[in-house]
Amino acid sequence: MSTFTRANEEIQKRIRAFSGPLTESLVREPGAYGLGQVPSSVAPDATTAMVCGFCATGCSLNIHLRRGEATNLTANFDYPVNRGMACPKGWEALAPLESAERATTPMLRTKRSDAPQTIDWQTAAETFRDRFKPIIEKHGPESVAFLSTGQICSEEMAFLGSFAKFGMGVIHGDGNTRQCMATAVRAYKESFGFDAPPYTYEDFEESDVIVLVGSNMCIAHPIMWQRVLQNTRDPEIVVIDPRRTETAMQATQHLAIKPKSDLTFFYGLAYLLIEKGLLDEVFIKEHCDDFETFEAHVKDFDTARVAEESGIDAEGLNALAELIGSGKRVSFWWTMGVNQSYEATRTAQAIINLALMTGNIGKPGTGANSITGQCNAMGSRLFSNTTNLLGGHDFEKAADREKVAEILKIPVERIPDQNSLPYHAIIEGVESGEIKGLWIIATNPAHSWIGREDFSAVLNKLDFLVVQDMYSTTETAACADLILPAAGWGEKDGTLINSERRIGIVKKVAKAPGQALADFSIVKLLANVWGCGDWFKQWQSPEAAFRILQELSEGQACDISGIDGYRQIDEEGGVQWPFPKGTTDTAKQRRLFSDGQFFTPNQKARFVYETIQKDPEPPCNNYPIRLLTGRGSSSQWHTQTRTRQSAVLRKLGPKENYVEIHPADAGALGISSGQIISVASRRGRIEIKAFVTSTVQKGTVFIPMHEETTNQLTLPSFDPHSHQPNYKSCAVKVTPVSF
Ligand SMILES: Nc1nc2c(c(=O)[nH]1)N[C@H]1C(S)=C(S)[C@@H](COP(=O)(O)OP(=O)(O)OC[C@H]3O[C@@H](n4cnc5c(=O)[nH]c(N)nc54)[C@H](O)[C@@H]3O)O[C@H]1N2
Ligand SMILES: Nc1nc2c(c(=O)[nH]1)N[C@H]1C(S)=C(S)[C@@H](COP(=O)(O)OP(=O)(O)OC[C@H]3O[C@@H](n4cnc5c(=O)[nH]c(N)nc54)[C@H](O)[C@@H]3O)O[C@H]1N2
Ligand code: SF4
Ligand SMILES: [Mo]
Repeated sequence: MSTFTRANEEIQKRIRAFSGPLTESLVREPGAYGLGQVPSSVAPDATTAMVCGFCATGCSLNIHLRRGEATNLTANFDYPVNRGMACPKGWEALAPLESAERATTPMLRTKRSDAPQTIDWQTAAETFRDRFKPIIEKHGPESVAFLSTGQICSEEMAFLGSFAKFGMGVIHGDGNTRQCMATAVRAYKESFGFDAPPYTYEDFEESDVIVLVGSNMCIAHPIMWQRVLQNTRDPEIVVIDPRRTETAMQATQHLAIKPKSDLTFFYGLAYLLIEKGLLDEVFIKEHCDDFETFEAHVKDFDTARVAEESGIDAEGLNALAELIGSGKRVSFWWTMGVNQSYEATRTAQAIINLALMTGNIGKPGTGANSITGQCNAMGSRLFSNTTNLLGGHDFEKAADREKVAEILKIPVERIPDQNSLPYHAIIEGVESGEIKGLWIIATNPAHSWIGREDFSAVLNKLDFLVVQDMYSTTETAACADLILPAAGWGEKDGTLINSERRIGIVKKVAKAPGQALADFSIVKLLANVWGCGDWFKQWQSPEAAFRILQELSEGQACDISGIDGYRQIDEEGGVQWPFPKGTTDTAKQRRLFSDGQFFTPNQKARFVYETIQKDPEPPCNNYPIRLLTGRGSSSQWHTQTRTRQSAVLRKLGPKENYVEIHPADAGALGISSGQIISVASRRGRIEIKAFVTSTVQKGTVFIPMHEETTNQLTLPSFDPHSHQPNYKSCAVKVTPVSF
């Protein structure tokens, strides 16, 4: 029995003997947020600035209040991110708050088939305790898990992860950041020694060559694209994407690579750079390890082979190699076309390798730059207590556990000495019955998880499922035993960290509906009722929690101990990490690695590479077409729980789901635009409207992820290093539907 399990048993005994303070005391506490009026820090008729709660660009919005309630918003001109711009979701950010679909009171189902009944918070918290605790007591700390998110404030995710792991004593907790950023995390950790995206948005404007890999910025990060357009250096913009996306159409070059051939393609470019002698040999020698073995590895990737496998001809390959090796400022940016693949981590590192070998790092307009997705995916990478111990620490290191225990003032035995299972293993645990209790916060896996015809059947295996969401109408909430109503963005205080490591502030500018509480307050309540409230006394308010995060970060690559609290973040246009005590460089744009020192023990970056892996499901005779999935429009957000609440956004997006199919394939199958067709994979079959277009390659189709049906088709396969789902490729069969 591990020390952790023993400590866990002990705490269970203590908890059984404990009767927690009542909820009312929580709601009356001065630090409690959610219920009640707009806090006095924001004057009732003021305009106040805060960052957007959709994507990781992190634009700032001016919120205009009247009598203490937000009435309207405009984009903030003075913020170093968006400079007065916002995309449709930002402009409509207040609309999703007012909706009949909001969860306004806790709700409980006594039987899964019953309609949920309204209950009060005290009963909800006691039910949470009385259902989860016996499971843990009987089946051990691995029998209950949680799935968290990149869409709540850092303070909330840290509190949640701390309560779940140190208070409740569970070991397994992951989040939707696994679906999204796990690859970049793993790639950076191995190559740079810490999960550290090096760039600042100014690099969009400072580059001579911008290489976008698997990134449809015009749709997914429109304000980043606006920053690209502000580049006055007449940049070459190269889009590497199998589809002729909106971004590809706007670029100076589109390389329509064959899907899943990226790794071969980038090794082929490295081969050519070496052949042509277009290397920064001084940088490689002084600041990198393992170049020689990498050089030997890419010898197999001669241009004829790479052209054949990637679909980009020798001329195109040579031209791109010369452009990258030209000595100009080259920045590489990647998003989900790279991260969501079965060989994702090595592909991200192949991009990193190109930047390293040409010395394109640490200087203006350069970098191997992973773009983040959700508003606080970066916060969840550092502070959610899921894949690493709070603040980029390591669960498996005794010294790290001791440091965190001391700062949190909790017994060190409460910190698990093992890592959590990754998301897919948690789901597999639910399927096998080993995981019997699950708490899902601010994510909607019944829609967004990969490759399930009926995800509710998996959730229904649980003895107890808690869903904590702004809306009671999500696909996941439909399966819940207990629904906890959460306040959303705009209804609570805290901070988010954007793609360029900038910490931005969000504020309470609207009252949450009914009994909905901020996630922060929900966790406080649950901790009190669970019986471990004493351990979380320090977590008085979001700002008090922020100070704890600062202390946790001290001495880490993400050190933010020098920030003067919310005041500085609010007044100075956000603050990029790192910002240790005594920071003198307070410029609004700060990039990493300008000194060529990385976070590895010898401060050198590593060339990491691997042999090419087999595609887990290539097209075949029965399923001859490859399905790609991704974002459909700038007005749709993921599972649409929020964006469908805005009449404006609904109008801007498509009315129904559609599949893009190439004219040659459509012609051969007798399919025309607007016709309902069948798309079937080995997992499921859907009927969907055809959209015939040559933006997709022959032999491939594309379906947006915004309708639940899409993931009934996808293949549950994962990158072996990051465990990120391979959302962007599986084999399907397309046929007309006859009526
Ligand atoms: N409007 C809107 N904006 C969003 C979101 C949203 O839901 N709606 N979500 C946010 C989040 S969380 C994220 S993670 C980001 C995602 O942002 P992006 O990653 O830019 O968006 P996706 O459409 O998922 O995928 C990008 C591209 O990858 C390409 N791709 C597919 N397979 C391959 C391949 O094998 N190789 C290459 N090179 N490319 C490939 C696809 O054709 C697609 O155009 O967007 C964020 N912004
Ligand atoms: N086929 C396919 N599937 C994909 C992808 C793909 O490209 N293709 N992309 C993947 C990626 S990158 C991502 S990030 C995931 C996203 O997948 P999800 O995380 O499942 O998608 P969202 O719709 O953003 O779900 C967020 C939920 O949190 C709720 N919420 C919002 N704010 C708050 C809050 O403050 N508190 C609480 N408690 N709840 C809140 C919302 O109502 C919503 O139900 O999808 C993944 N799935
Ligand atoms: S680009 Fe992203 S952060 Fe900016 S307004 Fe749009 S959704 Fe919000
Ligand atoms: Mo994402």
